[in-house]
Amino acid sequence: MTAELTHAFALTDADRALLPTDDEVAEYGRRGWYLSRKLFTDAEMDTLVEATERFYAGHTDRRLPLRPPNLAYWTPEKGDVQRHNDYIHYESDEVAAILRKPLLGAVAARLAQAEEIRVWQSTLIYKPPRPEEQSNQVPWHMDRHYWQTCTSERMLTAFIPFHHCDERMGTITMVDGSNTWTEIPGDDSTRHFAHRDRSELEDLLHANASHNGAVVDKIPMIIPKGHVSFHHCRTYHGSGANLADAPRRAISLHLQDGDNRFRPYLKPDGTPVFYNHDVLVRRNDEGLPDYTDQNYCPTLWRE
Ligand SMILES: O=C(O)CCC(=O)C(=O)O
Ligand SMILES: [Fe+2]
Repeated sequence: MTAELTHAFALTDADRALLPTDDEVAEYGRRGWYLSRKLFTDAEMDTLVEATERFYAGHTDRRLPLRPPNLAYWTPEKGDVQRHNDYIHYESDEVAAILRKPLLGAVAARLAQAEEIRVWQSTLIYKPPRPEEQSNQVPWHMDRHYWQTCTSERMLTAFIPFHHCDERMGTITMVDGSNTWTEIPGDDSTRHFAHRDRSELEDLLHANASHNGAVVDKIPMIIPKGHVSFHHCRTYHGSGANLADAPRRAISLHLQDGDNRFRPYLKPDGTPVFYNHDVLVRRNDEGLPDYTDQNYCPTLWRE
């Protein structure tokens, strides 16, 4: 078993040349984002397109045993809006096989300066090529706000488009250095952006910037096919309309470092926060949700 694991998490010399350098890791710490080298082949990305088309047409290898309360799950009757499908790594084996490429976990481990990286969540995203479609706009947010039941401050996201992705397609856009900001207290930030007003979130972003004496410098990630954009869980990000004539297809692979565990967390009004995993994963020895459950949170990388 141990031998198998060591083998599974090994990198080739060619892989090692694709890891971020020490300078790049330091820059990620200052700016909150990192654009990788080419981590996936064109064939791997084309397989993702084909596998997710099969998924959209109804194929799954496994279904969630129950529907968690805040699940994002597009189905055809929702129409030509932006599609979000959580737990794609659980429901599609073909997708999971590609996401589990050791090199991806190894890059994340270097950025997070962690020995182990596990999947936290994966969301399959599809922005239809409709310039006016409001649901294509992703308001400014930081992912940490949605993961308040996590102890870790080092979690991060790998945004993996299946094709070249730029501003015209409504690529993910980072607010440079916002990972280092401190927050204005008082806002119930755990409310998901899908349920909040976009202009309210734009105002909040600017208020938080001035609170930190910073300016809002928005950096669209121009991501060549096979490359991956990473962002820290405290980096503000969002994205705009898809102005291209093809859909924008991507997976947001949210990642946790090995030390991450469940913690109880209360909203400002005193009600407890739940993450969808909390009704799915096994319980640990203390009876709390176990964020190391390999069924939902498989290990991607271990030193
Ligand atoms: O779809 C996008 O452009 C943004 C996705 C996102 O919020 C994320 O990857 O954390
Ligand atoms: Fe996000």
